[in-house]
Amino acid sequence: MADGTMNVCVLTLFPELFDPFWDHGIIRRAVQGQKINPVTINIRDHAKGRHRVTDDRPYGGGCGMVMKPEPLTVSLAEAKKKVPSGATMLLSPQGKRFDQPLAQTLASADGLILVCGRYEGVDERFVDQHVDGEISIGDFVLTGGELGAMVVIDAVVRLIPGVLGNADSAGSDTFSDGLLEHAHYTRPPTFEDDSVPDVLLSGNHQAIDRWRRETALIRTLFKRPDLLAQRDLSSQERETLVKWRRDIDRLIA
Ligand code: 9D3
Repeated sequence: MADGTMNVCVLTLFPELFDPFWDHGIIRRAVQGQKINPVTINIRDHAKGRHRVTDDRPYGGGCGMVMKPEPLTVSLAEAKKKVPSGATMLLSPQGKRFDQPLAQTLASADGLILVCGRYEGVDERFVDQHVDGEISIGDFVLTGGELGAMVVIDAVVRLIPGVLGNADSAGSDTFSDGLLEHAHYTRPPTFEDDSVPDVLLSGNHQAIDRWRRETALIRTLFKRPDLLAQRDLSSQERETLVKWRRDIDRLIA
């Protein structure tokens, strides 16, 4: 994003779901600070007829309903008037799995249009003609795309420069460097007979830094070995793992 306001437009049958989302925490601050300009479009407002029907029975039969292409297309045209630049992404169980690199890519655009499906899915002609990409937030079944859109917006907005207080807090995130973070502690120094590790109270910043890097590595090994397998280890990280291997070897000897 060219350091302006990112237009974020959501097409949904349940726009009310987004009201509390725009209105709390870091997202609210980003709206107030004009880092993002949220627009929610109710697809039903662009459906025709007295009943404003947005779904219909699937050709070929089967259970469930399909979102009609016309209300989606009219809604999208409306969205593009407000958000002229930026990709149109459909939240869908068939999409590319959302991850931090995709969040980074989306965060660098000036605009983003997110289409939330409901029912069994949307008419394929709308997808073919108007959707630039499909995003899934994971391998589980939701009732619609709205929570997926909020997940995507939440992850993207915090990457926009100036949204987080500390300029580089987004840079040291878990996943942005491929390791889990070290443990965090705050006062009191002893809680339910459990003490904060001495090194963190030592004032020795070099020792604290080393402890944090080592424990981050070891907790990643225990909790998310899949992340370590993908990572190019630094020589210091190799050393830490070798040290732990020696400790484990001694324990089982
Ligand atoms: C009965 C077959 N279902 C496919 C697994 C159909 C279906 C289930 C759920 C069709 C749509 C939905 C609604 N889900 C979403 O819109 C959705 C979603 C999800 O279900 N999982 C993970 N990410 C996403 S993003 C949007």
